[in-house]
Amino acid sequence: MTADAADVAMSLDAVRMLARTTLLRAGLSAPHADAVAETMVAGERDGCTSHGLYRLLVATNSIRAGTVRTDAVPTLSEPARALVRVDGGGGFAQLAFETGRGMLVEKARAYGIAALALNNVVHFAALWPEVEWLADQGLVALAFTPSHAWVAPAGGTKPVFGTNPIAFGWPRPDTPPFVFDFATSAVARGEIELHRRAGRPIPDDWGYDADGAPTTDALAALNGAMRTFGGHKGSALAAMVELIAGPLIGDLTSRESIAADGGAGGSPLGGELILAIDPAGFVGDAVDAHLVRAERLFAAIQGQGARLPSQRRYAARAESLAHGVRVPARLLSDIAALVEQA
Ligand code: NDP
Ligand code: PYC
Repeated sequence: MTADAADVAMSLDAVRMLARTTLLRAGLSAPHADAVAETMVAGERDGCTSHGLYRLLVATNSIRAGTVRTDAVPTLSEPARALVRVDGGGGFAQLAFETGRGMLVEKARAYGIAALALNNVVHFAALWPEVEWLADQGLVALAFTPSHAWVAPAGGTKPVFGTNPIAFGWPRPDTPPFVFDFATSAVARGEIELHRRAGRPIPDDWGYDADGAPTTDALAALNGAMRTFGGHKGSALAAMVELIAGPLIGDLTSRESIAADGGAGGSPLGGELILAIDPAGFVGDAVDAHLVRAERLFAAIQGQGARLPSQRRYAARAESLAHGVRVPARLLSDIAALVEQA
């Protein structure tokens, strides 16, 4: 971890306290503040700063814009034997996930596979905490959510898709799970926002300006259109996320989400789909032998010097748990200003 003079050293408890206090002062109910703060602590702890304390600015903005119901109480239902639905009531997604995850695990173990739909939630978080939690329960997990229409389809230059992340978790014996989680855009929008805040140019393949020309100006890309990763492949995956975490679960597409926002500048409103699969479902008692075969795959990746997704995150976590984290002083002063205003 590089130490910058403009960084401030913080313990993870101090990060948690800052996040929780700021969210409560902004008007969020205690159950939501706790759930949301935990994902920000996880972001800072694992070196995912675009979804760490920086998100206090984003969450507070959604509260002020009236995008989010600050005291929403998520409600749980079972549309079918292997399906769980949580209506988030317009609140942040984190508490809705906490409400549904226990039943998702029970159903995945009972039926081999189960799905959880979060509906009517405001979403600004990373997905890896959710799939990692499910993989820690011994399940294979996938998660998808649309966002706001910010991303152009391959071959176009006008926004249609959200940044639409896909996350995957795989349980490993005696080892933290294999997890990946990335936007189907070239980068998460939060990463471009961090470049804008720092006055840094972006690579010219991250986005287009409003005239459809490639740009290295972060603000121009934010106001124009972002690009998908991997050309037509990322574009198709982004469309898939729109479909399976939008119409399939009766919720908004990214175009509908940004239209519902009406220029208020709040975080995306809509749904999330989470799938959980019990590895014993198909292979029964042979599950342990098959998980060992998966370990050989990981060894073949790492054996040639390639790293696994989540390897950097687990290393950052070990460092943060031992030594705390460093947070940009400018971010802390922006957060302090939020608290003052509240
Ligand atoms: P990245 O492009 O940084 O990709 C992140 C993933 O790729 C991580 O799993 C990371 O593992 C892995 N990875 C990165 N480099 C390597 C490498 N060299 N070898 C192997 N694996 C690698 O992330 P994005 O900018 O696309 O997304 C960041 C976050 O933004 C995500 O957590 C996502 O959920 C969130 N997001 C949320 C949205 C929402 O609507 N809620 C919308 C869009 C994004 P590691 O962590 O170990 O580096
Ligand atoms: O960084 O693209 C992003 C994002 C959108 C919603 C939450 N994060």
